[in-house]
Amino acid sequence: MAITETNAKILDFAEQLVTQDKAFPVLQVLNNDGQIVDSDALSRSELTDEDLVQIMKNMVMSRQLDIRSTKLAKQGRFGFFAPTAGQEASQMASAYAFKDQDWLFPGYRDIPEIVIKGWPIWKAILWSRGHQLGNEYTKEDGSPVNAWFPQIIIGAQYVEAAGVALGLRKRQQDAVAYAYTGDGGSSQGDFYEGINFASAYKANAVFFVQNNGFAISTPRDLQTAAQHLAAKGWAAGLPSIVVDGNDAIAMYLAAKEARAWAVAGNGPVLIETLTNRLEPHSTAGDDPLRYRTQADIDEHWTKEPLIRMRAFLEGKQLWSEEIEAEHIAQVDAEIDAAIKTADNVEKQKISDYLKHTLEVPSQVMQEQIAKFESEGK
Ligand SMILES: Cc1ncc(C[n+]2csc(CCOP(=O)(O)OP(=O)(O)O)c2C)c(N)n1
Ligand SMILES: [Mg+2]
Repeated sequence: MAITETNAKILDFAEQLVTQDKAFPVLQVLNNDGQIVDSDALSRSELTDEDLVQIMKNMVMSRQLDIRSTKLAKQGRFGFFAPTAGQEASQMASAYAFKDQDWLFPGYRDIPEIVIKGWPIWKAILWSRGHQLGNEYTKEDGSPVNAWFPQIIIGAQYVEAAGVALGLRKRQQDAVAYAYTGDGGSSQGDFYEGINFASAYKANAVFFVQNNGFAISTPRDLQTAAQHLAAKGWAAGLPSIVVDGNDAIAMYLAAKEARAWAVAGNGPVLIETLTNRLEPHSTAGDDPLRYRTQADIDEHWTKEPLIRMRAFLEGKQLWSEEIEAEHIAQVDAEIDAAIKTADNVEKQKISDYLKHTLEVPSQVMQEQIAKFESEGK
């Protein structure tokens, strides 16, 4: 008797790889030339002209923060900074879909998303310098910024987000937790634990995996054999999608619809964003040419998100060189003022640092705090 067609299909491993590959078409609304490839999707995004301009402004702000922070870090005036150039749509356009009451769980590369939520740039600078005041998530007027600290432990923010997302669901709040990790982060245990828990409890969460091609020097294809990082979400039963992460409109649309799905009690959504890290991993001093070619970097610079959004908005008479120059000047002035404010904050004492490490300092730490305080340090 011949094997049944179904059984033959089940045992066709090669075919399964093809099926996996085809399972995740990429959501795109705005192509690399700045043309709308799906006008119905644009309508569905319900973005007004003001929204479109604001998203562009936020992306330009992020680019300037990246440029200035990188320069200042080289001069030793900034602390740690993880460059964001190339990821502006993935970060700023997605973040634009969330509300003040939503809880942001960023990674170390997601400083601009917290700034957009109202975190003053001078606090971001203090955070980068390891000053405890930089871990106060409040706006200039003292009101809270619903964001956790930029997580350094890869993937840990997914577990934290899952817990908060469950709390939001239990309290039936019109709010979600939204978390960002990277391609490397999707290989961590915490990543799976976070999505699995959130999915099992239908928690109000939106999870982003920013697939920027590299985890420090490890390229995406050595990171995991999964053809799509979004596929990892299926193991936990989440709706999971792949989005053109350099397309601000697609990013906004995906995030907005994921938020609506999650807040309605349907459970979380996972969004893989296809983007690229155009600069070194961090200002700590790695050399990308040790692990990728200049030609590869150059090619990705021609596909970066500001180019296509600029072309689209210029075509709609909503943007121009002058508007951009004016906005850049304004953002630069804000960053310069923020640097001054941060520089004027009293230097952190060693005892302050120790006092803020644990809520209840250990016996040894208490002794150290007393010793440093007695020395005025
Ligand atoms: C648990 C853990 N393991 C290792 C590291 C060291 N580390 C810092 S960044 C990084 C790569 C992360 O890559 P990815 O998730 O792709 O994020 P990206 O830096 O590209 O934004 C690693 C391994 C860490 N911070 N935490
Ligand atoms: Mg990465």
